[in-house]
Amino acid sequence: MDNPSLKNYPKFTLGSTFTKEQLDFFNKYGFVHFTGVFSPQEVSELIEGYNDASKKLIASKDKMVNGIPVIFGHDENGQRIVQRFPHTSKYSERLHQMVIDDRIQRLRNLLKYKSARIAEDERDGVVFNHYVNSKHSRFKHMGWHTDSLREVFYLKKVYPMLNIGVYLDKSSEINGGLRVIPGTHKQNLWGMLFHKTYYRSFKEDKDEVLVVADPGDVVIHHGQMWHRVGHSDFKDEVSRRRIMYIPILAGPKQKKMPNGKKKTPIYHHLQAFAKFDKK
Ligand SMILES: O=C(O)CCC(=O)C(=O)O
Ligand SMILES: [Fe+2]
Repeated sequence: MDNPSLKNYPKFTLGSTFTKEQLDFFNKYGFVHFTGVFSPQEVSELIEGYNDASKKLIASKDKMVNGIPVIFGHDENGQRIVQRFPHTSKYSERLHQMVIDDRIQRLRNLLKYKSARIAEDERDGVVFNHYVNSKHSRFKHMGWHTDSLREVFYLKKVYPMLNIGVYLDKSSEINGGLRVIPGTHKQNLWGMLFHKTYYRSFKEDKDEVLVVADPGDVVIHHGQMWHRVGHSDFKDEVSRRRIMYIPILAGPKQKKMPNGKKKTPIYHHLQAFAKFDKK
């Protein structure tokens, strides 16, 4: 790795304002890790919120939420589960409460725009990812990508966006783990488009950094940064990885799509080609 010092990158405590050290780290590398933002009790409640939301969505038979495709699969017990669940907080009051909690709301200040907001109703809303390496799982890892590509697809001005990751399981190479390439949030448009093949390349990068996190940790990454999620070498329960993402957006508000009525964003057809379930 070109950045050996980042292997054990610093982790911070979230206060009412950001310290200079936290801001400098985030601006330089494009991500920042806060430990213990949510208590074990809160983490259990959030998982409960997702379980309730999943029951509602499965009962509704909807395959999309606000035009965004949902990934369903089966866990190690053969139970039907929602593996990529957009707009989850629309199905759970507990998850909605988390989004409006000041610990999440104050993170918008990382984006230096007046219009910066926690965008619960825009893009994919609050996305709940549930990876598990079981026989009938359809979501086991995620190839290299940036989260800002879709703005380019719409030929819109690319306002920077951030993604807040709320960890619900321990996360490391054991269950896949998030890998980021520090500093790539500063690349130009060419780099954002062509540095790697979107969703189709999975290979380790010499500059990647593994995010090792505990339940209740919050890791924010810049939307223009390259990242991927590894494939667990283990099976079933050990491979389980649950994490929520909440976008911070700036610029004009993106229109909400009525459930299933509007066309799926073109960008999601690209994701549909992603080999989430193979290795
Ligand atoms: O699961 C993760 O930590 C990352 C997921 C991700 O990159 C995405 O949903 O865009
Ligand atoms: Fe992503």
